[in-house]
Amino acid sequence: MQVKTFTAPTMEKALAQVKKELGPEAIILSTRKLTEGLGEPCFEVSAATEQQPFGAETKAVPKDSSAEMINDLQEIKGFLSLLISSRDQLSQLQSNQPLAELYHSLLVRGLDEKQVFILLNKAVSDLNGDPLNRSSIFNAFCKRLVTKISFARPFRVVSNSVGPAVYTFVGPTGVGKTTTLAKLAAYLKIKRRIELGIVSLDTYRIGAVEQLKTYAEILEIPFVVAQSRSELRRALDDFSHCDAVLLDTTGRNYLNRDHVSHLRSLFENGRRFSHFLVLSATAKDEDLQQTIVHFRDMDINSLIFTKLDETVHHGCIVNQLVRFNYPVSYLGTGQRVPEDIEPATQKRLLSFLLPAGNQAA
Ligand SMILES: Nc1nc2c(ncn2[C@@H]2O[C@H](COP(=O)(O)OP(=O)(O)OP(=O)(O)O)[C@@H](O)[C@H]2O)c(=O)[nH]1
Ligand SMILES: [Mg+2]
Repeated sequence: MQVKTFTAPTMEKALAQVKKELGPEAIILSTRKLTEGLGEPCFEVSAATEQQPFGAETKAVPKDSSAEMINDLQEIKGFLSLLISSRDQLSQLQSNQPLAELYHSLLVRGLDEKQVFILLNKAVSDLNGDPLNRSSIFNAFCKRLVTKISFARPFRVVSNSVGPAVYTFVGPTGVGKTTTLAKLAAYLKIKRRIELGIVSLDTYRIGAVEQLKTYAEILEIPFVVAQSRSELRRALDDFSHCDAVLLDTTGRNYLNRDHVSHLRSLFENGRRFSHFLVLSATAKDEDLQQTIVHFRDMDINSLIFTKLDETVHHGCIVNQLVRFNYPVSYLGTGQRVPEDIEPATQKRLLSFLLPAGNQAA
């Protein structure tokens, strides 16, 4: 990655220099208005590009990358034109100390710069000329943010109407799908007294079946392994008396879209599946975003984020919820089964905007 800083008498000129020298795919890292002595103001833009130096080895381009590159380009273009059209807000952001401090602290928490910029602008306009201090801006920002996030309570009503409700746990490798399934199985069986069945489709990884079978035995829940669509159909028929079936799947690298298509083909048998897309809070923002995009053809019930205990910055969770329309249902907070899981709440998500020591438990 190449990072450069440009200065020019106007923001447009600085951005034009970025485009000329680093190309249209350059990512804006920061912008600032500088006033030197009594002279004219001057604008500084730091930008980065992932372009390889000439002659360096280039990566193989994945099959469907051109559509994604066009998407990325459109997003960058959109952000650039947003910056240009928001010159006044941008200079306010830089010159107002509480606003600038909040902006930077949200970026440090891992929140997406574009989303923060847009929401802060809306928050400031909501304040309608009221004094801008840290708490007034923060409160207005939170109010704006919560309108973008929704919550799912997938087990509020669990009933066998035309067969059991089938809840699947899908997502990348090692994010905690099986562990989360076990935590929720314990809650449904012990606290809710719901009649459950567990099915594992994961015969890919050695030990995966044993792992889930052990949990099922401890909880005294019937457990079946299925290796194909027809075996899955039979397993679900066997559990037709249950209220709900929890279905574990193999973790795959879903940055590869083909893996999603294959997974999806397993569920096209007329039954109603509720898919939980399980994601780790420790993953990179861009990888989470790409994974969620690849799941857009599956009917995702809600997102579950795990491993909150393994990171101090939870901004990437908020980013996905603002970026996509999916609700969030549960948060995994540790390895203990069944204790370390909680329903996602507004209070908990807003606490992710605060420094680590001030977060709600
Ligand atoms: N710290 C922490 N660890 C977790 C959490 N959830 C799961 N884990 C751990 O993550 C590891 C992988 O968990 P699994 O449940 O096997 O993950 P998986 O998604 O089923 O993995 P594959 O089936 O191999 O794709 C285990 O060591 C779990 O104990 C969590 O919320 N916090
Ligand atoms: Mg698993």
